[in-house]
Amino acid sequence: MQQERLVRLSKRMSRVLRHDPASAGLTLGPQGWVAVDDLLAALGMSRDELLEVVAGNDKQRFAIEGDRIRANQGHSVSVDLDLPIAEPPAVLFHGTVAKFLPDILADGLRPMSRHDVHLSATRETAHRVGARRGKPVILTVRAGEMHADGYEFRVSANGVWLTSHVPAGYLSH
Ligand code: HQG
Repeated sequence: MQQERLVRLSKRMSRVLRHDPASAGLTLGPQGWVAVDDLLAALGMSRDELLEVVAGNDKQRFAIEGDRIRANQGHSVSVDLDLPIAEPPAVLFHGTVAKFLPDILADGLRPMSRHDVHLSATRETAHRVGARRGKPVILTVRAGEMHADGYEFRVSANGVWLTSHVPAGYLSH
């Protein structure tokens, strides 16, 4: 498949499976799944194209299980991914940009329009996340300390760490 079509289909799938299933006439199940056949029909793509998008996706954004598919993370619609609680590494990273720092250092990291705060296991990944918005600023999150203090973490199938709020006291700039 042409790279251009691949990227276009991937973006459309992200939109439908994370944010706006109604735009394709679909409804997500409570844990974010839709039938593969319904998605193919709604987006006018073939099964081979879908498999290519899923397998070739740079961030492994989608998971297929049996005859259903969902986004691994990043939702703004209400879903319960039902991921198990996991023990995080001692530190995790968050990539952002300078203009958000005053608010972040006052309120901590908030999920904003998404379900959870997204944290990266490596500084490099956080750098890429921040760079989507400009010159990246990397925050270090003392996740081990948060875990010891009773905060819950989950990790998505594609390795993104999720938590509901990181108070500013656990952040270093
Ligand atoms: C910032 C992409 C003000 C936060 C990426 C971020 C990631 C605050 C923005 C995934 C704040 C939210 C998620 C506060 C946080 N006040 N701003 N208290 N707390 N922010 O896109 O983490 O390509 O919802 O720093 O690669 O940037 O879509 O989150 O800048 O993995 O798969 O508010 O999305 O993945 O932005 O990115 P986002 P994010 P995909």
